[in-house]
Amino acid sequence: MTEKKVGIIMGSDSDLPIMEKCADALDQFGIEWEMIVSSAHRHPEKTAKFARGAAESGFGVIVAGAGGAAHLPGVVASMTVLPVIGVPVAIEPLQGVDSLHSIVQMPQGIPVATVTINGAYNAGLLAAQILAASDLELQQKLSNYRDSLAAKVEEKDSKLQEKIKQRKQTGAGETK
Ligand code: RP5
Repeated sequence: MTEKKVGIIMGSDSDLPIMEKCADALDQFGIEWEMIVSSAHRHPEKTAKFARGAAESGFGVIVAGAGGAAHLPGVVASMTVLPVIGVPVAIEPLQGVDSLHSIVQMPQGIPVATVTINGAYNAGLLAAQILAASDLELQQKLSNYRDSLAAKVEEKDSKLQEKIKQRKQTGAGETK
């Protein structure tokens, strides 16, 4: 198992239903994670403490999710040189487009790797891939995961081919 943990930080507990998908993605590879609520706006001191101490605390990657004026990932990224992955969380009334734009438009010098709106699962996968760069065992697990995706595509295609075969046999869809 990789020695580095993933830090999952979110702006509010209302982000949890989305952000726990990040933990789901990490769990399947046996990657350790810790999760906290903090806020760039409502508790900047806590956010700064977490970000400044992240490397020393044994984190290898930070996944930060927030909705609305989503400054949390960028603020965290400004206070650590660990890679930060931003998750734009969809909230009313702009459904995450506001969060996406807030997170993705970082100034040159302070990057945040931004996933799709509510894309916490992919954020977890990307965090795993970053850790796997120096962990051959984890690389193998990720490779197996990719193989399982390909197997599912094959399964779906087999089912489709079977349906098409039946459709042709019964003449369904032909104009009379
Ligand atoms: C953001 O404001 C949080 O990340 C959350 O997505 C949003 C709403 O927070 P709550 O009002 O639900 O606490 O900072």
